[in-house]
Amino acid sequence: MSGEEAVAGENTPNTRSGVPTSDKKLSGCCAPASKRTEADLDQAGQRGAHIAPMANGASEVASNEQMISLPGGEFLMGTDYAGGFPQDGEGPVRRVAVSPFQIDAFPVTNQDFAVFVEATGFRTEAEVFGWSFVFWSHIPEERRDELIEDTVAAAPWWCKVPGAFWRQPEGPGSGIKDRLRHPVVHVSWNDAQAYAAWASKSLPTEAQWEYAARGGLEQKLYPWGDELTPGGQHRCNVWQGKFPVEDTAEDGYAGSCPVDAFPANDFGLYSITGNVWEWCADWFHASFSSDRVLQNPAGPASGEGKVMKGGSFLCHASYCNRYRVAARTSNTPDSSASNIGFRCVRNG
Ligand SMILES: [Ca+2]
Ligand SMILES: [Ca+2]
Repeated sequence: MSGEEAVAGENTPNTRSGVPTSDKKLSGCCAPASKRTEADLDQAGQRGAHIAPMANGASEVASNEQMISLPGGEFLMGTDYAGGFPQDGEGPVRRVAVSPFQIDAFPVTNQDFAVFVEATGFRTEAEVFGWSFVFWSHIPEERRDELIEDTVAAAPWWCKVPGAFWRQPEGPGSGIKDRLRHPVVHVSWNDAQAYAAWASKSLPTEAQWEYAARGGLEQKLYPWGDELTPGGQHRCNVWQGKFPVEDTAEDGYAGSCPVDAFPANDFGLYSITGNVWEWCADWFHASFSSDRVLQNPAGPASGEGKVMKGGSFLCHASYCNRYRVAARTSNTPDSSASNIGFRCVRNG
């Protein structure tokens, strides 16, 4: 698989059953879709049904209580950047208005998620289904035969690992003790939704996410400007080296990093681009009109995949530069992988 193919958007990862994903534009490094069975889904539908919102709102949510109040208003959403992925629906640039809202300064961390699980007994879909996708190089070489059940045909760096879930990110034998301030991963959109409801919050719409990510700057590629490494300084956790074989980790991290490892944007949001993808509330679609101001757009009424924003530690300039604020991809709501997390908002 050459990087050129992926940039052209022709790299379609397949699910473990060989069925193409619903989103043919999804680049193989973004995150593969999990093919869950109907029996799995029935079971998953019942899980967590008893969970009520916290009695005291979100005031007890450990470190994730740090929210930023944003005034809202109009901004230019999307991009017509020539180096982007038009087939993802990054453009056209359109004028969008969002109402005032609050957003988490950080993605939900392992520590935050542990508080939720402790309080509710919630089981994630990766636990219910018994597996999740892990990026190959994060699995110890001597244990690959033992841990990897399958790989994604068109994106063989994605490994199906039984027993991988948020507290065991690389499967049995791994842990999060030294990653409590890293974003929680292996959480599906459905899991993220359950956490948000418990915390009396919501998942952000894509418009809220992008408005917040831009930090008041207009039409810049990144949350801090147009240069990926201004003054030679890394500002986010992405991939350096040759994808997918060698991550030189010049930015300090191969894999996820603490949510506050890099500076915040001008609104005070951390870990926006790079690190892990973040689920949004919207169903994904790829066509927008730009002929009027869109008020609080929330995506189509239905769809097959949910929007993800921000890119991850696997994004690389030569392969999948989706660590830009306007970049977007999607995945099915029950999919989970080692590079997908989320943050929440509060409306009104
Ligand atoms: Ca990195
Ligand atoms: Ca991110």
